[in-house]
Amino acid sequence: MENWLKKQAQLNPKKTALILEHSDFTFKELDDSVQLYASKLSTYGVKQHDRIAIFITNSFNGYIAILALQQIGAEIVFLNTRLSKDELVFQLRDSNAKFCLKDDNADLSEIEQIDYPQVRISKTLSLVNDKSYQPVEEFNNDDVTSIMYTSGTSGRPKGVLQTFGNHFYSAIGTSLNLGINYRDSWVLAVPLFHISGLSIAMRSLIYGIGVYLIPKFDETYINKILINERASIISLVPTMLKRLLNNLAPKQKYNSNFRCVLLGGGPIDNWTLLRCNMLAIPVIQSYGMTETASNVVALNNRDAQRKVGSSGQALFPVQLRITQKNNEGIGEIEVKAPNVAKSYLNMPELFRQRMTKDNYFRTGDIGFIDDEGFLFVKGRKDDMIISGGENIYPEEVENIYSKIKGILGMLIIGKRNETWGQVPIAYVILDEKAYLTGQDLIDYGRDHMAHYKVPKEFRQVDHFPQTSSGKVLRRKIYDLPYKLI
Ligand code: S0N
Ligand code: AMP
Ligand code: MG
Ligand code: MG
Repeated sequence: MENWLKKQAQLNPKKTALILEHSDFTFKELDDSVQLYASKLSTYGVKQHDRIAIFITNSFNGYIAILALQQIGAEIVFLNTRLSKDELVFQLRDSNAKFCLKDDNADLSEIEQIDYPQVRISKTLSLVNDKSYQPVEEFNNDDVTSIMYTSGTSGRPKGVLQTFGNHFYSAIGTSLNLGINYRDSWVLAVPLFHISGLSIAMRSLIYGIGVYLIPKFDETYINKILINERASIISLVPTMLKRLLNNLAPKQKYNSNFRCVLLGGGPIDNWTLLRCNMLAIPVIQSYGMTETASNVVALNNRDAQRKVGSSGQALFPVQLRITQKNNEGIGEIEVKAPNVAKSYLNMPELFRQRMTKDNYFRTGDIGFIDDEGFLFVKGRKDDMIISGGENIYPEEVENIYSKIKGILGMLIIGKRNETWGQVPIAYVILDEKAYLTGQDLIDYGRDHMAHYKVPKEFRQVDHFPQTSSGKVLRRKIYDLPYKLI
C-alpha cells in the first residue's frame, strides 16, 4: 500500500489531522513536521528495519516521533511509562532496541536510572541537522511497524509484533462497523503506548480524520472537548468512562456531532451503561486485545438494550468461535482475522502454540456466543487481573515477591474495586522471624514493579488451600481466615 501519511497529505492536504490545546495541524502540516523530524532521525542514524524504543506520553513530540519512525520504516517498541526500572530494562534488552527515544514531558524518573542508550526527543530535534532522506514508498502488509509487550502466565513479557496489515485491517473492521465520514474526529485519551491509543493514530492516517490528542487523562478537560468541540468519537476503558460521567454536571450534553464512546479493555458494569443511556451517551462496547491490534468484536448501540452483558458481534473481517465448550456452551474464545499479530518477538514457538492448525488465535478468554452471534465474555482461562485497563498477572507479581527471604508463599488474586474494576491483593505466608510489615512489602513492590501491580492489601494466612495432591487452589483462597498486615 502507498505510504499512508503521504497519501493523506496528497488526498486531504487541508483537512485537520491533529488538534492540540493551542494549535491544529492539517495533514499537509503534519506531514511536513513528521518529514522534518524523520530526516533528523535519519541523520542521527535511524534506518529502515532498525528497532527503536520509545518512552512517551500522549504529547505532540511523541505523536510526531511515532509517525517519523514509521516514515523511515523502523520498528517501534512501545514502552509503558508506568513500568519500573527492572521491567523497562527487560523490554529494552529483549527487543534489542538500538536506543530509547524519550519524551521531555514524560515522568522520566524510572527510565533515567537505566543503563541503556537513550535520546531525548527535543534534543535530537534541535541539535541534529536534517539532511535529505527518502520516506518509505510503501507500507507493506507484512512489515512489522509496532511492538507492544504483554505479560502472561509464562512469567516473561512477550513483544507482540504488529504489522501494517494488522493495523490496516483493524481500521477497516472498525470503520465498517461505525461508519466513518469526513466530519468525524477521534479523541485520543488512552495511552499511545497501548493498542487502544496507537490504533486511533493509525485510523486517522487510514480514514483521513482528525485526532484530539489528550496529554494526560484530565476528566474536566476531556469533558470540555466533548461538550464544546466537534469531537465525534472517543475510545475509553471503563475506569475512564466512569470518571467522565462523575465529572459531568447535570444537564451538560456532549456536542451534537458526538457519536459514541468506543469502550474496551475490560468488562463494564450494567449500572454505568444505564447511566450512559440516561445521559444519551451512546456506548459501543467492544472486545479486543494487543494481539488483535484493537477490537475484533463490538456491540452496536441499537443492540445494546437487547444484549446486555454482550461485547457484540465479530467485525466484518473477523471469524469467531468457542472451543472446548462446557455443557452451557462456555469455552475458550478463538479469533481468526487479518489483524491477528504476526508473532511474538524472539518467541515464535510460543506464538505458534497459541494458533490452531486452521489459524485461529487462542485468546485465553472464556465466553459463549448466542444463536445470533453475540459474544459474552465470562472471564479468563488464567487468573489475569485488569486494573483500569492495565493487565496484571498474579504469577509475575508472586515471582517478584518470591525473592524476599521472609516470604514463604504468596498468592495474588483480584478484588472488585469501584474505581479500577479490579485491584490485586495478596495472601501471604510469612516467616515470623523475618519481621516483615505490610509497608515493607508495599515499598518493595513499588521499587520493583509498576505501581498498579502492587497489591493493595496483604492478608497473612498460615497455609493455602490445596488439593489432596498438593496443588494450590488459588480460587479457594477467599474462604480462608486471615490477618491484615
Ligand atoms: C485510567 C488511567 C487514565 C488512570 O491514570 P491517571 O489518572 O493518569 O493516573 P496518574 O495520575 O498517572 O496516577 C495516579 C495514581 O493512580 C495509579 N494508577 C494509574 N493507572 C492505574 C491503573 N490502571 N490501575 C491502578 N492504579 C493506577 C498510579 O500508579 C498513581 O498511583 P501512585 O502515585 O501510587 O503511583 C490509566 O490507567 C490509563 O490510561 N488506563 C487505560 C489503559 C488502556 O488503554 N488499556 C487498554 C489496553 N487494551 C487494549 O489496548 C486492547 C483493547 C483496545 O484496543 C481498546 C481499548 C479501549 C478502547 C478502545 C479499544 C479499541 O479496540 O480500539
Ligand atoms: P490487552 O491485550 O492488554 O489489551 O488485554 C486484552 C484483554 O482484555 C482480553 O484478552 C480480555 O481478557 C480483556 N478484555 C478486553 N475486552 C473485554 C471485554 N469487552 N470484556 C471482558 N474482557 C475484555
Ligand atoms: Mg490522576
Ligand atoms: Mg518505582
